Amino acid sequence: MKYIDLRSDTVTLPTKQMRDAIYNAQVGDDVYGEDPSINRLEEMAAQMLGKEAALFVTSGTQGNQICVMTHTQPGDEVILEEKSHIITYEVGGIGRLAGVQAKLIAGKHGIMDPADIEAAIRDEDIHLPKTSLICLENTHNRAGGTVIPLDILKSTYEIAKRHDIPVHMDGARIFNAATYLNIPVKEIAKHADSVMFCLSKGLCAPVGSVIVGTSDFIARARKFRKMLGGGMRQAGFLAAAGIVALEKMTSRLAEDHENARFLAQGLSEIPGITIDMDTVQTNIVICDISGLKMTAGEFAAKLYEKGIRVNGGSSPIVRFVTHYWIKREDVEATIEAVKSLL
Ligand code: TLP
Repeated sequence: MKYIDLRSDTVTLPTKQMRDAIYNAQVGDDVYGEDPSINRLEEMAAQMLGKEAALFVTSGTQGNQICVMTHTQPGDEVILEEKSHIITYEVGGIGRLAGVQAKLIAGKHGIMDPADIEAAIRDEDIHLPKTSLICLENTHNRAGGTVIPLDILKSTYEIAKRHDIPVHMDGARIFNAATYLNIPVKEIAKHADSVMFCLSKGLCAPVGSVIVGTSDFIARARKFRKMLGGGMRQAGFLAAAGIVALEKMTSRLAEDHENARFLAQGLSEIPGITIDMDTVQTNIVICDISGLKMTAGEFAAKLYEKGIRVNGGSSPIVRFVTHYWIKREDVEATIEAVKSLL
């Protein structure tokens, strides 16, 4: 049975063009810097994001962790939004790997107020940890794919510079943010010192993410990637798909956003389901199904019987994610299937 898979955009399979590119890829040993496909992907990524250099990494998680390790020293403190991916879904990595502690700030729709960020920066005092990094998430996953407005990005970066603190952006879905704002992605990236973005989510590549920053930052990050076992040798087969992702897939994301909006509209009209439509900006729809008197797990199990996949759990919150392999008729079928549960 072919399922309508709305669990995540990570489930996207590579396109035919990606499979051809993988088959034909020129490869070499990347630990020696000799993989032409990886070198090309890194050059493209740096150029697109307006940074000096880039590094291909195994995953978004690895990319974020490497960036935190590169920016900080053990014992430092990192400012993060309280529902951010780094603090929620990276297995406590920043504590274990970078040895830093987190200072969490509650955001509105995942977006931290710059004044709250400034207030969280530690003073110079013998008792206090050093605030050595500010992390932003754009788009914000748990908040429903929300985009940080440019003026907030700009003032956050100004505060960071005034205090001489670097900014890392978890831009797993930064191309969705750029699509929403209708600006080149480098206009977002210029308000951060390092950015991680994923090739293997809405852009459909099978594996990999990229981090970008200054040449010095990337040289130091490269050593941490090696330490974490991310020196992948002939990984140009993966980079080849990543190149197609950057060339062909970044400009089509508006279609996923329209489908998400259509889905959210349809679901929000169903009694028992609540959606904050203000958060439906990109390809993620977060629904509160409390009114249906079932958990996300029960809801997911019922939808699964109808050929639709979403993630379950004990909470009443269900996330739907649209992507390349979800067409308008799949969205319509999903709305009808949810209606039929009532
Ligand atoms: N998010 C995944 C899960 O890990 C929750 C998903 O299905 O959405 N930053 C953000 C904002 C992400 O959403 C993700 C993945 C990552 C980083 C990590 O990327 P990977 O999965 O490549 O390690």
